[in-house]
Amino acid sequence: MKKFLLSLGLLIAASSGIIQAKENYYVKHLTFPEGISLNEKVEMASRLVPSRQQAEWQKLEMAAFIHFGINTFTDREWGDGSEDPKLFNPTELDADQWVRTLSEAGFKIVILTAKHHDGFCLWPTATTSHSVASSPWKNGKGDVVKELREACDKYGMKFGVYLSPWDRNAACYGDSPKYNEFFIRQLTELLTNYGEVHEVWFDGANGEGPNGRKQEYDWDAFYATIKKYQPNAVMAIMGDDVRWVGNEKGIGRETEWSATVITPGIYANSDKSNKALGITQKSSDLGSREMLADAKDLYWYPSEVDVSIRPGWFYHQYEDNSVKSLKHLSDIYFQSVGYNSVLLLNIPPDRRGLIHENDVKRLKEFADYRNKVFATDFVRKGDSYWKAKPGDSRVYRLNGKSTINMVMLQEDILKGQRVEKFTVEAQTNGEWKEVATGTTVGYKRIVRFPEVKAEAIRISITGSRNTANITKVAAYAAPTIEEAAIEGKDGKIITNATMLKSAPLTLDLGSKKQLTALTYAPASKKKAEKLAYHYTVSISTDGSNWTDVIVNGEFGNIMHNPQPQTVSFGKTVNARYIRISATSFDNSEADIESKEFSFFLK
Ligand code: FUL
Repeated sequence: MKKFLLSLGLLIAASSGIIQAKENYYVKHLTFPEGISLNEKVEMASRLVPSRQQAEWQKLEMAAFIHFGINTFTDREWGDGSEDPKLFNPTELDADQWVRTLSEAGFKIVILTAKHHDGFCLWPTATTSHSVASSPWKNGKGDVVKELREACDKYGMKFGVYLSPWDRNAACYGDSPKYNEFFIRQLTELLTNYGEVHEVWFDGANGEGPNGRKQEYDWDAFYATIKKYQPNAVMAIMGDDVRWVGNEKGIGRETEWSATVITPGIYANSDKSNKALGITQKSSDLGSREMLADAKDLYWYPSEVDVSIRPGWFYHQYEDNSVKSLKHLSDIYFQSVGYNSVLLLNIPPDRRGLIHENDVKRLKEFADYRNKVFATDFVRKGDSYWKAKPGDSRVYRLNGKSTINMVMLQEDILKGQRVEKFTVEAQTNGEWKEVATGTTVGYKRIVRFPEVKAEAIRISITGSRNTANITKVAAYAAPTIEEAAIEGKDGKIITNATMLKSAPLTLDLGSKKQLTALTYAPASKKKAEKLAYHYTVSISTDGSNWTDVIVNGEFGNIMHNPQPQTVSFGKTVNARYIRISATSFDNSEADIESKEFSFFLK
């Protein structure tokens, strides 16, 4: 698609023939000229910036997803399109309650499944009778999209639509030109009848299988329709503005490049170029120097972390007690917004057409917690713009002697994403000690570490593509979230450790505990070759002095039978912090997460 080169200053042709100038930026996409060096590529990469729409979108930080539709009434996650529209009959639908709840919880945009894979439309479309118009709800006179729009206007909430390209009801699906025309008519209705739309979400799922209907989507025409009617909207997932983070668990990458080598899936060359680089949307590295070395193009394509507050995307009564805990939600927040991503949290209304009381309660706790954490920034003068050359450090004084366990950094992404590596030190009684290290920053990066009492912090930009532009440095004290320990059959166990770092996995139990054993329960659906096979466990009471308790242990046969395995420490140990390094069967780093580990109390 289109390339933009925005010149804000004089362009100077360097001897290599590459265009270089201080005020020269590439908006959204750049193509590296053939034969340039890695250093020249890095220099260009540092000048890739978001489009205006992408920059605005990034600032939203928190988006709410609303999965609601025929599945709500059939208790399914994917409908097959044969459902009777008469099943759709919410008794108390109240979009005002949705948006009020979401607005109070800090969300800035709401995205509704106007049509999911089953093809049932939540607005009275002229394209098909498979819609609310054929339902008993409001005698077929209702329009969920309109009600949501009006509630969004009332609360100053931005509004987005999810329109599933895969449609299991439309008879023309698979007759490519016909369905594309049908889809564009649906899209046009949504983009012209409901005021301003800020995000259009095209899901990539398709479960047709090898013998199913094959549809060639006309992405260029879909894109042109959005540009024509809603020029301020971003096109997400099957789009080139917003990228799927690669999982539905709410886990972002610690190293998250918005300036990425992955080609958006809607471009004709995407398969070829991504294959050549050996990457998919799930790859852990999508933007390092190693990736730049082989890349031909670079895209500003920031990540969005989508996850549901419940196990399923649609409401199921049997999940009323499985609403994610405050601890889980706050971890998701720190691993999405805190990892240079936008969080897209799904809250599915129930059959009444209301956000269920349990979800309302949890959203309030979640907002209260964040408000508490961010109410006090202990850094003085953290807002002064800092142009940091690689290797530069800056000391920020704290208010008095403050206890902190979290530092936040922000880059001026309108000048590109540049920081590659940084360290955070804390000064206590005149002495400096490193408390955290990180890689990318981007729009926002939050690092967590064991709490420390300090009078100042020092940030060092140890690696950067060009001069880094730091707009904000802040320090906070996040209270530990206490959750009831779960009673296991073998005694009391702790399952709620806070993750401080993902590699090596470093956990904080909240306070000193006497421990006897650990259980590893690999999350389901994890690739067998990424499970932990060999591991070393170290413990600490203060977060800086570590003792090994198990060295090179083995979770035998875990690849073939990934069931929970418990290992004893052989004695009682005293620990607040636990560090687990693990490798998989082929000796590469294992993919482990805090929720896979629980600990036995003496
Ligand atoms: C997936 C879909 O298949 C799910 O049903 C859900 O809508 C999720 C957000 O995206 O690909």
